[in-house]
Amino acid sequence: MKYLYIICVLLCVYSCREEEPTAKPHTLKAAFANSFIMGVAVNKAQYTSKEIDATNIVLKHFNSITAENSMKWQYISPQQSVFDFADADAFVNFGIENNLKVIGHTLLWHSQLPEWVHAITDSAELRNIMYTHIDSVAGRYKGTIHGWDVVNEAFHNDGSFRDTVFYKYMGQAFIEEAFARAHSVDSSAELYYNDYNMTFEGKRNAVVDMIHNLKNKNIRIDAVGMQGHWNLEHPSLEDIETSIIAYTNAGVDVMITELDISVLPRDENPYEQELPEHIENKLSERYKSLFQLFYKHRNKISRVTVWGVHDGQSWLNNHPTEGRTDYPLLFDRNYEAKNCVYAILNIF
Ligand code: 9MR
Repeated sequence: MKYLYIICVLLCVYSCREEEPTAKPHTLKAAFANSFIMGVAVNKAQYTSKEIDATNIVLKHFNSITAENSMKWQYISPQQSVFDFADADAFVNFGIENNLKVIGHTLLWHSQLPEWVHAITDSAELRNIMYTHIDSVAGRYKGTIHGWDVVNEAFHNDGSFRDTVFYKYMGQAFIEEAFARAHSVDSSAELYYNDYNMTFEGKRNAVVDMIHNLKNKNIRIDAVGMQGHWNLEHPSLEDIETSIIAYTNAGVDVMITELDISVLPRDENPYEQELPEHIENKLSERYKSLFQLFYKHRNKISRVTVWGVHDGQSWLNNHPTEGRTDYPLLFDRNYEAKNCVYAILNIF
């Protein structure tokens, strides 16, 4: 009888433990495992493990990677008919070896486009070159890429088409032609449109129209990437939410891509030595409220990707002027998790 009693007590203790809420997550990818993919942009030193502290952050906190630069046309095909896939191959292999979802960035973009493409003025020739590029790049990584940023930044903030070489000589159909081609090359890859200022009404309406147009023509588009190059105040949470809902209503998933929060006034560089505590607190609050919003809309958001592993790597240190000291990311220049990481993890 006494033993039976002890067994009952032990069983009760065990089953009560089972019902306890799961432990607080310690990594970003664990925190959002049931919500969305947690991604990060990586550079060559990171995916080749030369900057090992940064590589370790990637492996610990993220389950997806985007190449910050290594897959851009300028690097893959600097001259016509010349291809250099060495870096892109290393990036993709790093992703495969570490079981990370690999995002291809980007097939068509007016920036970091080699000179020889800019020089083409004939529409048929341009289409040919665009197809060759998509076939070569998406074809090479067929079956290994989770999703492609097929077209990047095709619209101005007011919704008008950006005057790129593609738009100029192929008209707006270049977008549907690029998406259709990418799908015909790798039918297993998700396909995305990616842009900044996606909360601006003009651009939002244009992107929604573009989604409808693709869908009406039965051309695959899975999601739009809202690049999160934001700051401490702008855009407002309301504007971000309105846009998430608008894109979802058009029939695609939303991804927050390229997330970084600049803490600097546009033309100043006030925090060269260190970030004052009250600004760091503002940054943590901003990250926390953004991730609360993303979590609220987790059924609409398929991925959140930060644009770099640590502050020292950020493009914002050289934008809009060179040699600034910005603090936009989640890990500091010493590879330590910033307060923002704990603020995000504390949501749970
Ligand atoms: O972070 C990238 C930086 O290293 C490059 O110098 C720059 C060149 O334009 O591109 C940066 O990444 C951009 C991304 O590919 C597309 N959206 C805007 C990003 C910031 O400029």
